[in-house]
Amino acid sequence: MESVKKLKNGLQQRDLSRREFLKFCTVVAGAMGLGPAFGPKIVEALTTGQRPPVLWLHFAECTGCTEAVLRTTSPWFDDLLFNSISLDYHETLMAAAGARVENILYHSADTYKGEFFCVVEGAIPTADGGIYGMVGGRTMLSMAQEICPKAKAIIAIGNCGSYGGLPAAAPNPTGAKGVKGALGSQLSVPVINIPGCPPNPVNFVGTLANYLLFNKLPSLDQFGRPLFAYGDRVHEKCPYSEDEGEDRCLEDYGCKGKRCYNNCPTVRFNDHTSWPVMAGHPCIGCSEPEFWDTMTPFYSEHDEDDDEYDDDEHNDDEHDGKEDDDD
Ligand code: FSX
Ligand code: F3S
Repeated sequence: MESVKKLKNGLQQRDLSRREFLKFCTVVAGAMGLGPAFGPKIVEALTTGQRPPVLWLHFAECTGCTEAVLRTTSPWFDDLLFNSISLDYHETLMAAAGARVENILYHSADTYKGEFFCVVEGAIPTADGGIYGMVGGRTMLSMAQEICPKAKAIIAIGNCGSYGGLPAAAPNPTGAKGVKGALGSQLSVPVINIPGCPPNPVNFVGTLANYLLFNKLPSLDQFGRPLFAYGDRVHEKCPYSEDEGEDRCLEDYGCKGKRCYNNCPTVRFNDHTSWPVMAGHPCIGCSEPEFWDTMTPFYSEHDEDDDEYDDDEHNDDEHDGKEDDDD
């Protein structure tokens, strides 16, 4: 088959081990709730055909999200990223800088209006007209206001881009917010949140693969997170729970796995090597809105009376790409 030949050549050219790459795509397929047989289909979707344009914006953050996406499964993950999407703007990765590059950003947003994915990494300071976050003499707020509404969809990567994260922790003097909170209800472009501090790259790739395979965005929960990745609480798949006959549960040490929705125990990090609880550290709830305020102190047991929402509410509010304001 011509497409298989093309794929094989492409992988060889890029020195990718087909076995390794297939393994990764099978993990992505599993995370998306698809069977292992979808692994080769995901390989194909990610390496052949259209490469959607992506403009990646950096706002108030630590850049750990980019690090997580690009380095976790190095050397081939970054290669995959560059060959699956047309990454037209990314401040951390671009060699060039300055006014010419900024012009490319605004020019690309106009050229690919309605077609590009806008990835937003980091919170957007909104207090006092947004003056606490500037890039090239322009507020992050005004950049987001100009570029985001022109996108086909916005992918907020990390807790900061999704809900404000650390920059929005109380007392939040800069008025930092996630992209949907900062741009408000007039934003008609769908926002997909991939929270985590940092998020798992598999969940980001799964969102892209969903689009490339099925030509649609994944179903989201009421906090704008893809249900394929954030449909279950960490606790539900944790191998250390009492239900599993284990006595290594870290709840006494502050584990927030019962209040946090993410697929860490099944997908894990660093090539499926480990995840926080497996490494002996309690879950800190980093994929929940306002986790710096609601999950702290991280090493103390939680009072269940403080819970703001329950499991039924989480799973019943499934919808596609449109959620209520999160702030
Ligand atoms: Fe936030 Fe991303 Fe935490 Fe850092 O850039 S989600 S502070 S790991 O990295 O935005
Ligand atoms: Fe696991 Fe116990 Fe946390 S079961 S997710 S270690 S609360």
